[in-house]
Amino acid sequence: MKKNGHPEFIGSDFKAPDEALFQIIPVPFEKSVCYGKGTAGGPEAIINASLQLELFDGKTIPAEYGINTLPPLDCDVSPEKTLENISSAFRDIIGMGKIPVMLGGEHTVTCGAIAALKEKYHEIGIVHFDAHADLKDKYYDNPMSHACVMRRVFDMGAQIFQVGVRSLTLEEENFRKENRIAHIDAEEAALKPLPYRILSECFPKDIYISFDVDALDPSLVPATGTPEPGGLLWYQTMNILESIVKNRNVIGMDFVELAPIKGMHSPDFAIARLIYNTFGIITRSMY
Ligand SMILES: [Mn+2]
Repeated sequence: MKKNGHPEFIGSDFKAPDEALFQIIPVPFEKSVCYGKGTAGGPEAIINASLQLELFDGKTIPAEYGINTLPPLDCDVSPEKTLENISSAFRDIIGMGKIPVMLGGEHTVTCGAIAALKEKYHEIGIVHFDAHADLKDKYYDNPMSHACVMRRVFDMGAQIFQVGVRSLTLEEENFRKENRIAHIDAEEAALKPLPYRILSECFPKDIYISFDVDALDPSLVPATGTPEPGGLLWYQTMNILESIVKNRNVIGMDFVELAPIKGMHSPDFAIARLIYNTFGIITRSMY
């Protein structure tokens, strides 16, 4: 459905745009991607696929809380300007008391989100779903590469919890140890039962979910720059999301690095469904 001349996620009309709990920001940003390309097409593919979703997610109708889709952010400016524009969009939405949901684009966009959230929230916990640790200080001499995004977020003073990692350097592994970055890596998630509580008591109450779609197994989502075997499966991911959202306040989210493959709709649809199911999990935890 197009209300404002651009396609909208699910396209439901339960709430006026300003009243919608979920505020979607499409950010077709692609600058440092190195291997497979095409993440700039991610937001549009997710939104198009979302039009095929049922409003009832099997338990409730998350869309009743309102989903508003903003026009895509103009990324034809410098990366610095793009990050500033992301920060300003996040500032507006958290000022309204709503939840910003950014659709990437490459993972670098998370830096703009966290910069804005840090102004309002003293302590933020980032729950980072990814096949990669993204903790490199620099990648090909670029500190703002998508492979460095969690390192930059760490530098901003956020606590990080990683889920689904299965590709990292020895330096990144050492960095996680030295800085006590907790995690459930993909192998552990596959081979061991999930702990009753995934996030420890001392992890911040206010959490931001940063979801690189390559955390999921390539059998679900081959449409990403660097698909790694052995990723998270569907119901496992839902269980993990349920567990982390419980007793936490989700202050923002992003879903990044989808690089649509022409003629293959299933990855786009999987991510649209992932996002909508996450809305369901969040709204049901608010009762
Ligand atoms: Mn990744």
